[in-house]
Amino acid sequence: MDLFDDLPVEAAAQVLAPGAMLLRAFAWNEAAQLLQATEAVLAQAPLRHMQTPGGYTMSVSTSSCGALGWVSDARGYRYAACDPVSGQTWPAMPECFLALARRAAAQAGYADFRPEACLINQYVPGAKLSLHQDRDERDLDAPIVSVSLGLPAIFLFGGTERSQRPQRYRLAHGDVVVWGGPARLAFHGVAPLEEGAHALLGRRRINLTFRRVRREG
Ligand code: MD3
Ligand code: FE
Repeated sequence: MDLFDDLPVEAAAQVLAPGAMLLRAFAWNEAAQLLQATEAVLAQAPLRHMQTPGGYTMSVSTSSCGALGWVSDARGYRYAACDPVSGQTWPAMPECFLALARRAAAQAGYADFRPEACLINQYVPGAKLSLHQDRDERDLDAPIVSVSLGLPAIFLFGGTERSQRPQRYRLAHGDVVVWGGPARLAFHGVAPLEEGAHALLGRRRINLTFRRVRREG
C-alpha cells in the first residue's frame, strides 16, 4: 500500500468565496524562474510609483508586460499598449508567465485562459494597497490569476459593497489565487507589508496579476 494514495496530484484548491480559489504553493517550484523573468521585464520597463487620479502617489511600485499594461495618472486608470515612461510597447509576456497562468486558471475550472496583461506590483515593508475593485477590464467573465512571491502579505478580501468588512488571508511565496465569477468584482486590498527578509527576494514582495482585458471574438 502506498501511503500517498489518497493525495491528489495537485493539492486541493481552497475555496475562499464563490469564484475565489486559493492554490497554496502552486508556483513554488517555478518561483525562481518567475523571478528571473520578472527581473528581465523590469530591466525594460522599470517599476514606478503611479499617481492616482486623486493626486496621491501609490506606495506600491508597478510595471507591466504583455500586449497591454496598466497605467494610472491624473486622467484616470486604464490599460495602454505603450509604457508612458519609455514610449515603447510593454515587454512581451514571458512564456513561463503564460504557462503558469494558464495552468492555474485551468485548475480552477477556466479552460483556455489567454491573459493580455500581467501587472507587476512590488511592495516593500510599509507599502499597502487600499480596498478597491478591479473594473478597468472590459472582459469581466475572464478570471484574474494572482501569484505571490517573496515576503508574505495580509490580503483583504471583502464583498461587492465597500461597506462589507473584509476577510483576511495570509498570502505567501508561491501562493496562487484565481478570482472569477462572483469574486471578480469583490473589493480587495493588501495590508501594510510587515518588515522581513525573504531568502530569494530579500525585503520585498512581488505580486503578478494576469488579466484578460478585451473580450474575445
Ligand atoms: C480579487 N493586487 O493589482 S492580488 C491589483 O497583492 C491587486 O498586489 C493585489 O489587487 C496585490 O489590482 C492583490 C489578488 C487579487 C487581484 C485581483 C483581484 C485579488 C482580486 C480582482 C478581483 C478580486
Ligand atoms: Fe486589485
